[in-house]
Amino acid sequence: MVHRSMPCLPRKSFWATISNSTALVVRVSGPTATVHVDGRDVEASLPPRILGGPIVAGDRVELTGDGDSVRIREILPRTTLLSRGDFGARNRARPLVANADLLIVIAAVVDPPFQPRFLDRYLAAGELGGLECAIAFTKNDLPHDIAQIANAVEMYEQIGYPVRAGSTFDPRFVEALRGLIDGRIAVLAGHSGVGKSSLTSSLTGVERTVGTVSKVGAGRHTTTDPRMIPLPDGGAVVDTAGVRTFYLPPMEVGELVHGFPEIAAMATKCRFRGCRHVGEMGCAVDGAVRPERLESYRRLLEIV
Ligand SMILES: Nc1nc2c(ncn2[C@@H]2O[C@H](COP(=O)(O)OP(=O)(O)O)[C@@H](O)[C@H]2O)c(=O)[nH]1
Ligand SMILES: [Mg+2]
Ligand SMILES: [Zn+2]
Repeated sequence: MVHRSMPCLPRKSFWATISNSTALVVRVSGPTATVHVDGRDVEASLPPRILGGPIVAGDRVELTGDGDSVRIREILPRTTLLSRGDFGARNRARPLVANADLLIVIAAVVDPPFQPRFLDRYLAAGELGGLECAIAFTKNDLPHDIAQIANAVEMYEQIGYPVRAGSTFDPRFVEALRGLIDGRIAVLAGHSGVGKSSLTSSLTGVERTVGTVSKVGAGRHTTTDPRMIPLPDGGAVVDTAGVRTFYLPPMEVGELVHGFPEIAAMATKCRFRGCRHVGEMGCAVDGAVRPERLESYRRLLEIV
């Protein structure tokens, strides 16, 4: 169950004090987290180790302590969890955002160039984390390969993903995304420079640092923390940092197919035991899904 009205909680102030209250984690930064509780934001310290941790934006937590020193005591069960593989240590999962309803993968039609393999990785991460997924193409005001994007839009819509395309500076596009989010908690993810922060600002009215295409060693501390920002009419968006290489969290080889719903659907019809569904003769998946998607799946199979 997801609290749709978060983070505009509470409807009524039913927490007399901060002690032993449930709070929503808005952002985690170093040893503290900003938590939303009783209608305001409070800094709470993180315990060095916590069951189910690390704590991430979107987590619902139990607090302990008084107004001066609030500490997170417990993480409440999560409904969804968007994770990626850790840099350098791909055998570790790095949770990014908890309890979000929707992942909107943002891809620019150009600048940075559209990379379908990369988009598919994000979609797979969303699917595996239990989030609904959608796609938003930005920068269609710039000259680009219209046929390539039209082909991608058609393909992803056929799979069942809602797709929107437009310019971040076009209010109709922003409203289309607002309609897609529909009062829920949405994560915006994708390559650096595609327009996540610009969109977050337009959607929420909260200014985000725009144009910080990550440079080595520069500005990595504040801008890389996912932050949940409430939408004026309910729901929230979480602006995540673009990463140069997005790895999936570690998983069993057999799990990966669930990151590709249309491949998973055909795979259930495959009669070969232990089939990898990557072009084996007679495999039910072969020829039944788009080759581009099978290619993304096949490449990921090699590295999970
Ligand atoms: N032409 C054009 N530029 C955009 C669009 N969306 C974002 N930008 C620009 O792209 C750059 C990166 O945007 P930003 O929001 O920081 O991307 P982020 O790294 O994904 O957060 C900025 O210079 C934005 O002004 C768009 O739809 N069209
Ligand atoms: Mg940004
Ligand atoms: Zn098969």
